[in-house]
Amino acid sequence: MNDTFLQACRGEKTDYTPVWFMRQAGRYLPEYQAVRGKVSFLELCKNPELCTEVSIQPVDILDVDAAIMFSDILIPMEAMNLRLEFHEGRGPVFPDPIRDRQGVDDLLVPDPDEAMPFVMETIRLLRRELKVPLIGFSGAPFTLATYLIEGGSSKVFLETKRMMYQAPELYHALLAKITECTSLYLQAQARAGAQALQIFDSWVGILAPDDYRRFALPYVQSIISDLRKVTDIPVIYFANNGATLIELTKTAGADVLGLDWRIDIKDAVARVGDHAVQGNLDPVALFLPQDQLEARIKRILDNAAGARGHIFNLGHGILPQTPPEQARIAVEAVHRFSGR
Ligand code: 1CP
Repeated sequence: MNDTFLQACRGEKTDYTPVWFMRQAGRYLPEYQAVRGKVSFLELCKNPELCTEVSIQPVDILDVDAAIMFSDILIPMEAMNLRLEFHEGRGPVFPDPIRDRQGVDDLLVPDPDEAMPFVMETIRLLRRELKVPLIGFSGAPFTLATYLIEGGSSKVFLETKRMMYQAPELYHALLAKITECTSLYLQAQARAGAQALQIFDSWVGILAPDDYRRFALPYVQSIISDLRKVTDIPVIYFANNGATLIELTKTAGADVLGLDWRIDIKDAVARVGDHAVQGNLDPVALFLPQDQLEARIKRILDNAAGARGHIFNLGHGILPQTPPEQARIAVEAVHRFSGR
């Protein structure tokens, strides 16, 4: 068993810098496309054997130091009694967005083992196969709420902010329900065998610090403090576009702070104190010629040298257009430069 990733999460000294990539199981891999060509995205998410297969693909192909279970952050939202569709080329759609009290009241807080047995089964199957640690995950309540309120992806988040500013009681009622669901969901993943948990706060960078402190952070804190009562596995909190929020995100209670590429990792390390950090190569750097790609990797490794644990990653998900060979070159360079 290669435990380097877990050691880095706990801030222990490691023989080399472990690396994995957000969205490493996905569309840039022809092997993923081959599986996905046979089933819809939601069918894939609900098939433990296929989820296991596509989660293992990047471990074998890229030689990364951790696997992430294949699923989506929106799967538990469907289990809360919401209609969820994935439209080709457009992403997730909730045809009945939540805008009023009735919408919030109609949401269920499901038993995750009963409502999402396929996720727990995927975790159990993966643990039997993998020789690297398995990461489970969820969305953070704020990020999940944006999809529910907007009805899908968004750029300006008008409806979300409108509810937050003009109907704060409704907003908080919705967030409380999503938080309860997410909390139970992550605990169930830990029981099933996940060895670390990542909370994705993909859209939180649209919030001013004071709004983040009031409308997003308390819910992440609550999930992590609930987790601490039942498990000691590491928790990674990825607040995308969160450079202006670091002093706040470090109070979330996570072991590891995920960093996007917009912040210099040296600056982040100076500001996060005794947290381990994860990141933060610009995903577009994977399109560079090898020497330039390696120079950027080296710079991140050097600048993170003072951290209490560094897990190399991209600053956000790997892009579907990425040549897999480039991702493999990057993993090899991280390992070579850090002494494996
Ligand atoms: O057509 C397809 O095959 C679907 C593409 C796809 C994939 C491969 C979607 C739809 N989701 C996923 C898998 C996925 N999503 C994983 C597991 C794979 C891995 O990481 O290796 C994970 C962890 C996610 C998480 C996720 N889903 C996030 C958070 C991470 C991030 O990138 O910020 C978000 C925001 C989603 C929503 C979502 N699901 C799918 C898409 C295209 C999106 C993004 C839509 C948007 O931009 O709003």
